[in-house]
Amino acid sequence: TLLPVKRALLSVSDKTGLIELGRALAAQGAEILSTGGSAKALREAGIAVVEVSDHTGFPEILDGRVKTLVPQIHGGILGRRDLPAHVAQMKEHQIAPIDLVAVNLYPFEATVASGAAADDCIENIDIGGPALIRAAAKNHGHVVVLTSTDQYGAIIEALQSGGTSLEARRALAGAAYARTAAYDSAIAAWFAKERHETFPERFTLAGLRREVLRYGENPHQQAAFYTDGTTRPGVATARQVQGKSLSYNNLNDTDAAFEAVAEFTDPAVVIVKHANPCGVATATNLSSAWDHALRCDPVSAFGGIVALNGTLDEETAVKIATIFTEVIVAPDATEGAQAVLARKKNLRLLLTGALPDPTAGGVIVRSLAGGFLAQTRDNGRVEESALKVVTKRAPSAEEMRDLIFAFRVAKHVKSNAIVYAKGGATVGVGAGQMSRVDSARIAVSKSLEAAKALGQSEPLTRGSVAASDAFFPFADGLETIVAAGATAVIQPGGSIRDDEVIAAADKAGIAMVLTGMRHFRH
Ligand code: 93A
Repeated sequence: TLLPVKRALLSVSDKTGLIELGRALAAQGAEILSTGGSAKALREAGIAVVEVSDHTGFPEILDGRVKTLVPQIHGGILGRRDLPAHVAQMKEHQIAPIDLVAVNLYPFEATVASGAAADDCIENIDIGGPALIRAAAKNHGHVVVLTSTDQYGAIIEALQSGGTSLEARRALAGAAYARTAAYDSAIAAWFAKERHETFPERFTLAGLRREVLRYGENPHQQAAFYTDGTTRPGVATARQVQGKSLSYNNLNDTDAAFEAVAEFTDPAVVIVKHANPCGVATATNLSSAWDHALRCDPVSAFGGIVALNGTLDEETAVKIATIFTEVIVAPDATEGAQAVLARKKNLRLLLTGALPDPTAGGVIVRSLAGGFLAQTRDNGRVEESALKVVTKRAPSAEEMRDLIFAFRVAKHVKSNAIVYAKGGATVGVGAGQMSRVDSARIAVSKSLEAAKALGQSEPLTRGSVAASDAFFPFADGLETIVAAGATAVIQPGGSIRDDEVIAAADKAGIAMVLTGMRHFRH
């Protein structure tokens, strides 16, 4: 059902579009209530208008600080038309229902930006406006709330075709609260700046700051940790059982490790350094998963972050404790494991209670000069049924398992990412290079180092499979992988030279599958 407007309240600082809105409302036979400046503008345009002070019988006082902050106005906005008790009380107190509220606020942000004096900024803190907006948005079941001049057009059209829908009013209500939240954030930020507060105090994200950190990525940077009120198991909701407080880099790396380990259902361990996995393994238990993850790159694992996807047991804790580790994160830990780790005073142990769902939605943000970018999280996941075999040889069942494993790992490696895997464990990770060939080569040279540590002369990539987070622009990346001894490859496909790449794979007698899904991570 569409709701018409019988009475509207227009109180705007920015008068853009006010006359058009007033005219459209008047044409529908609506009574228009308005505050001083807005009423004057409407009257001058020949539109019939009732001053709020005449409507309420109470004058604007205190230099306009109290104009609309009266029961006749707020009762008229907030009263529920569907509750007989509300209707009766409104009648008793002679409160007339108000069906549309159009408000844009005192220009606080613009006043600050103009370099105005503090007194002027404070006088431009709107009190009555946000109260009107919040009241109208709350009662959007019966009331339209307009907070921006660019919303007028659609509402004028709706009124001309019978009224507004609940859906439209609900959308406007959401926009209204976003506006008042941003307005108060700007005010809070101004106060902090006035008081010469340092970055964490000044940067208030609607009260979501959880902790001021010792410093940022480097000691000369200030930092804080903000949470969005999520209940998702992870760094933001984890319980820290022991150890020093977490640093900026710890939090970032722990998040990367835990999100990666949550991809696997078999017992899994991920070791992260500088936000990249340097060893990932799945096995029949966490203890051997740790062995295999560590074997991939024992040098880089030093000072790393370890994530497990199951309850940390004592045997695994003993092994992890033998090398210097910054953070361990897991859903849970046995008492025995906790007792082992308690001897390492500085080691941080975080317990999350559960694993996050890697396929769940959500938004991630990153900043750039003057703004930030936001996107939905990469919750894409390729299953075997979606893979397309493009070579003469199809992967064996064992290769197929490793291909899917390697591609899931590649999703959590900075691009360009090349991941070699064998037997459910990474045996070479090439991360963050500007060319895909370089990532393929670096992974092999690292795996040769890892082999030497095990007393072997051949790189661990011999007989492995390889995953590439994005397509091969040329055949050279694939040739590097063939030379490394990989027998199967998984990649998104989609390059204009796919044919050349597939031909090179066939020539080498290896199997290749395409995912049709890319996992860039920068
Ligand atoms: O000073 S206020 O905080 N007190 C109020 O009661 C009040 N009611 C509306 N500011 C108030 N307003 C604001 O006045 C509106 O948000 C709008 O920005 C402005 C419109 O005033 P005028 O119609 O006199 O130009």
